[in-house]
Amino acid sequence: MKTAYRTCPLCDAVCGLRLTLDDAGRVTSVHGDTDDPFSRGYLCPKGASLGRIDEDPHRLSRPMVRVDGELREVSWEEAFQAVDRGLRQVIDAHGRQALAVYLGNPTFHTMGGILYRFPLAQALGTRNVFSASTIDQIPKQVACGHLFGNAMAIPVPDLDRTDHLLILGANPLVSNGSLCAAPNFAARLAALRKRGGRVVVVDPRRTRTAEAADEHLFIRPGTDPLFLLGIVHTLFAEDLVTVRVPVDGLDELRELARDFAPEAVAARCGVPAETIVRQARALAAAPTAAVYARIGTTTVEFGTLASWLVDVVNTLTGNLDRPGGAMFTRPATFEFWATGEPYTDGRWHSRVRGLPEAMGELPVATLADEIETPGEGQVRALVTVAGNPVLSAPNGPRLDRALPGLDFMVCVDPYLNETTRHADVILPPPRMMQMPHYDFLLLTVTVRNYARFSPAALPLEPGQLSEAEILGRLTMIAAGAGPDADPSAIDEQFLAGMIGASVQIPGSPVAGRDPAEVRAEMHGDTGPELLLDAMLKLGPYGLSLEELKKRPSGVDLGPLQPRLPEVLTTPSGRVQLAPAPVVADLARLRARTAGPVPELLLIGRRQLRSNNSWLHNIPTLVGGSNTCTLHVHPDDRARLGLGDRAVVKSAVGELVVPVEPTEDIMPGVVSLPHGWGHAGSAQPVAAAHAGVNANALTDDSVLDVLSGNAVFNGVPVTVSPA
Ligand SMILES: Nc1nc2c(c(=O)[nH]1)N[C@H]1C(S)=C(S)[C@@H](COP(=O)(O)OP(=O)(O)OC[C@H]3O[C@@H](n4cnc5c(=O)[nH]c(N)nc54)[C@H](O)[C@@H]3O)O[C@H]1N2
Ligand SMILES: Nc1nc2c(c(=O)[nH]1)N[C@H]1C(S)=C(S)[C@@H](COP(=O)(O)OP(=O)(O)OC[C@H]3O[C@@H](n4cnc5c(=O)[nH]c(N)nc54)[C@H](O)[C@@H]3O)O[C@H]1N2
Ligand code: SF4
Ligand SMILES: [Mo]
Repeated sequence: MKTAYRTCPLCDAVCGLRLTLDDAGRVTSVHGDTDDPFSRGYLCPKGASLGRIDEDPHRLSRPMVRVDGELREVSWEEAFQAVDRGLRQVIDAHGRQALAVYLGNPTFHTMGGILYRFPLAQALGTRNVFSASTIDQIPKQVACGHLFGNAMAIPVPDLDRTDHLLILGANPLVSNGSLCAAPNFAARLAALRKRGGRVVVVDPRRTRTAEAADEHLFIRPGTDPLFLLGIVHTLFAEDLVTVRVPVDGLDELRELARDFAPEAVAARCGVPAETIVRQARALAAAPTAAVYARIGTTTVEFGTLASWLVDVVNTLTGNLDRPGGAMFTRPATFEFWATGEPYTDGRWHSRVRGLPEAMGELPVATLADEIETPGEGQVRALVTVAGNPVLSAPNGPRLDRALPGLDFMVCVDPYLNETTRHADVILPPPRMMQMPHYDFLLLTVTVRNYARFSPAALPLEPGQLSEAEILGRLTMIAAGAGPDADPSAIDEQFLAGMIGASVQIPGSPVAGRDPAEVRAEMHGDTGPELLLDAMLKLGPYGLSLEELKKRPSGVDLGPLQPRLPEVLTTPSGRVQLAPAPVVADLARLRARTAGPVPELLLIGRRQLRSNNSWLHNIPTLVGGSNTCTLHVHPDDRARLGLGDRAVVKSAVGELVVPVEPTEDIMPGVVSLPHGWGHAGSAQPVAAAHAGVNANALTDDSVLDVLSGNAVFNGVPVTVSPA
């Protein structure tokens, strides 16, 4: 028996776990780590199933290569040779713009994924870089890019100290929080209310989070920017604005909000005007307050506007960057933006639809266009890492039809699933327990400053490759160095860049020192550990890998501290409250608002024992409430004459789904969870609980224009009896 301390890598909550493993390397128990200063023993049903997930017998353990149309197990050498051949043929015949890469959600959760995202995309040398960002949070990053000059400066609610929390389009009691790492969100909300604070939830569904709040407001999907403009209008009209940070654009903002009086937006939002006014007054009157918003405000047609307005309200109520308000985490690792230029986007455009780049990526909603449309630069080879876009991207079935048209496709993924079944080569990473873990990204959005490193709990088997090695080899192949090249050169380049920048940053722990001498002080057994050690040593707390290894339950680095103007990288050094490109998008909002209200709007929902598309093969995580049903209000059900099953139609597709009537959804709104649609899957448990692909209904032609994000919430549909 062996005890292992691990950060759970499954969601944004970064819970500390204590596992026991037997001699055969099987996980015999999973407990929350009560010594973890951040998660204090909390874990959710998914974390409790981490062993089952890790040991799923249907995970792939050997690489696969397609031979005569069939995927067959091969050696790693053969697999990398096949990748080298496949990519080289496309590059030689069509150039590098014929390559594309999709980096899926778990690349944010693995050390290899985070560290090799950039090098891999760079080595491929294509502008066709796609990721889960454009079906998730990129509107928030674009908004922060414009507001703060820094798309990595994402304010998080100071959950443990705030007196008033307004939550829009997030259901942290089910999702466990997102872009706001806070293990045991429920307990933190309960503590907030116990100390006399208030929680208000704005959501077209009465969610678990809404039930745990003081007040819940139904809102018509997609109208959060109007609701927030109504709040901004009220703050100005009633002279409630208190700005405590340096800003530009205050007068322009006042003018912009003039037309959006609560009375003018109420009908469209489905929220009474007096309620909007009351929310504005409550935010202004609370000793401290924070507005927090997620998926329901980003995967919508005006996601960047909504995300911008969230932090506009935080700023206008004096709550940006102060304790109890919306604050910036100070992570333990080196922050790359510290060397960067002010945020810009639109530096290039997609070939077919001319969509602007944001954060170096193009919208995944246009990936199928790029594969299907002939001409120079047509995508003919695709690399996917930890992604299942057939189920997770808008109009997934179109992608499912487009992928077989590729000349070559390679996937780094532990499962044969709806996307990887189209691959010519599949490169499976080892078990989670065999990899070290540090949550680089999520530890930059924690509600307390905190760090925790988990060493691998089990060794790699002889000949097995870590995820970092797989991605490193793939990167070397993409760079043209061939299937046998040693990827440690990538780590050295990474290190050199980071150290070279750090020695020039005044105030850095290595300011003014000789880079070679600094390099000699960085240590780690694997590439990711070496890079982590460097990022910790170059970070603000002077931590090291060695230090974190000595404290396996994690290190509390204290409550959040004000970070302005440090995190601002705007040319003026001030917060830009009315950035021109964002303000210009209000015209699109006005035009949409002038149009008719669709009779029925589709939204999504997350389920406690699910995680996007990939946990449905675990017996303990499927069944019960975790099934793919359409939530419909009983009034709509009666009006539409629905029985047990219904046909849902959108502009792009049609599905037949089981109907689940519930008073917890706003009339005029229906909800279907995503990640399902496993009919015929090679994963037998998932296939037996197949459900349908919600993204058969979401329209890849409609986007949040500023960020390129897909629209999953507020999709016009019709519903009729099946
Ligand atoms: N309709 C609708 N669609 C949505 C959403 C929605 O709310 N509604 N949400 C969107 C959001 S927020 C997101 S983030 C995306 C997610 O969509 P994707 O980025 O496609 O990610 P997942 O569906 O989570 O699939 C993860 C894949 O990674 C693999 N995987 C798991 N662990 C590892 C690992 O350690 N290494 C590697 N290499 N692979 C691994 C799994 O087998 C699976 O194939 O879905 C989006 N799609
Ligand atoms: N259990 C579980 N946890 C997860 C995941 C999972 O699949 N399952 N996925 C992980 C991922 S990748 C992410 S990005 C996070 C997401 O974390 P959250 O954003 O907290 O997740 P959701 O449950 O999708 O919450 C979105 C809420 O927005 C509401 N909504 C829909 N449309 C609108 C709208 O127009 N306006 C408003 N105000 N609300 C709206 C929905 O009803 C829903 O309650 O969760 C992560 N955690
Ligand atoms: S809340 Fe998230 S991080 Fe915590 S145990 Fe559950 S899945 Fe893991
Ligand atoms: Mo996500």
